Amino acid sequence: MKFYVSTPIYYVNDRPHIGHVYTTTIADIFARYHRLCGDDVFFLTGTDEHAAKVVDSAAQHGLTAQQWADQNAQAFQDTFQKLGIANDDFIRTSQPRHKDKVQQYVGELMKTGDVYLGEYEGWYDAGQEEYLTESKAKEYDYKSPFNGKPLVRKKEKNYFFKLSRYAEPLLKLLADQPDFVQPDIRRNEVANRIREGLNDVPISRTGGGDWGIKVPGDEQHVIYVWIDALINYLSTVDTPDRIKYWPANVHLIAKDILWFHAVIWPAMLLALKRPLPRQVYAHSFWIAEGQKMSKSLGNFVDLEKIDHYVGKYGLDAFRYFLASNGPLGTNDSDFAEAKFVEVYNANLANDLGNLVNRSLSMVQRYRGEVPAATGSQLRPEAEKMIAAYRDCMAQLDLTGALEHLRRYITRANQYVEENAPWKLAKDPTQAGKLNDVLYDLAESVRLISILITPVMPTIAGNIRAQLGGTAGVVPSMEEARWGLLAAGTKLGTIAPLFPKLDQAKK
Ligand code: ME8
Repeated sequence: MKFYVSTPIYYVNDRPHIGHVYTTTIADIFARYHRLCGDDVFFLTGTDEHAAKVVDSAAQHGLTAQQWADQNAQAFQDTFQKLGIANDDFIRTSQPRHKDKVQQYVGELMKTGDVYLGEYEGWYDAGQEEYLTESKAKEYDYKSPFNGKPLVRKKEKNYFFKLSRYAEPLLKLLADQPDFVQPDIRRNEVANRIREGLNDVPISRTGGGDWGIKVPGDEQHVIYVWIDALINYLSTVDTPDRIKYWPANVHLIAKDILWFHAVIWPAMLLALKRPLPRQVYAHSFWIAEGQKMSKSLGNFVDLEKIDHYVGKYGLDAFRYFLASNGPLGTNDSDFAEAKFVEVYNANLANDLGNLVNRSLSMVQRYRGEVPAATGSQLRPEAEKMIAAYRDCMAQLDLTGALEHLRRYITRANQYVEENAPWKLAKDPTQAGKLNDVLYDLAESVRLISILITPVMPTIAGNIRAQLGGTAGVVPSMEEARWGLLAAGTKLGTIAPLFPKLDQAKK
């Protein structure tokens, strides 16, 4: 099976922060999971470069828009690379491969009869690059609902897309295919807004300078940045060798840009008669230490802070925190250092680290190799957990998948206490029982190492090396079956996975 996952393409007027890193990290985790399942994966991220605000911030830095975009697109690429993101491509909307396709699709769109030349008079949210109706503008007191800045009054000639024609088809799509927008609450929000009526939307602008992609056949007009940006999901794979990936399986985004993805993008694709993506998944927001992140508060979890966490606790622990405590569903999440430390200590150092270390140390000490077992107590629970984990991952419920794993780890630690192998080891009549217990533990560790691979690839490799395998060999979900650990396996060097925090601080 193929699996195509995308993230939003990020504005280059700013440097990456925790929000961008989060969406891209969870996309990376789903991509890695599907690779583990043997799927043919395409994972796309990139940068959205033709916003008007890019021109403004470039000018403030004494650079051209292109220079500023180059610099910041590089910052996104460097950041993602540093954070272990294994994307298959990085699309920049200023690249010719994208621009050519955008002109082609917009050209096609203009021939559908769904585009007309008109005049727009109303309000514009420059931060979001979004047009607002009079009633919406009034509702927000003529200020941006996103950054509080005054809305800009606009009067310009635009090409319009007849979005109004698509209210019924979109409502039908949401009803027939409830998975199209997830979570459910977000789908209901979108459906309610569509029922209020759809206005036609500008797809080009004039008078904003040259930065952008020209409307084919009418060079006075530059294609509206959101139309340009949405097309990235298709333009990148519209090549003979990649078109097999379309339609995308999931566009991962946050709730701020749901309207564009759940309404404008599918309507455009309907007009162009192209297949629609299977799902738009809109997660919620990170806040920081209990407060909304904003420029005015200067409290973004920015690259410096991210570096601090990665340096102090390790990249895999950072990824685990994002994955297990992030705003994947409908609640916002707080990125707070105290919470991070709690998760690190409880779930990683004490639960996972301790289970792996004590289990393997006891196998080594009492048997010198993985013993043969005659029966298993943990097997049914392990199998149930693996099935639940897979179900959750298939539904993008990463938090749920990790919760099943965490509970199993807790259970396995409890199993150590219940069976006290150190006591069994002293009693020769219990040798068979000790073998069973040690095998249960070693096999649990092996299975856990497979299931944590998408989230903590380095730790997972490290566990497999301790189990006598080769760290660099990527496993497959096929191996997530009880009993594949061979009796007689010699272990590698056993070492703690997560340094205790007081040591890590130094
Ligand atoms: O909107 N918590 O780009 P953008 C979680 N270029 N995720 C967050 C977040 C937060 N506090 N803040 C941002 C754009 N994000 C357009 C997209 S797509 C065709 C064009 C993440 O740089 C989240 O994924 O403003 C959100 O949707 C995205 O960054 C917005 O990034």
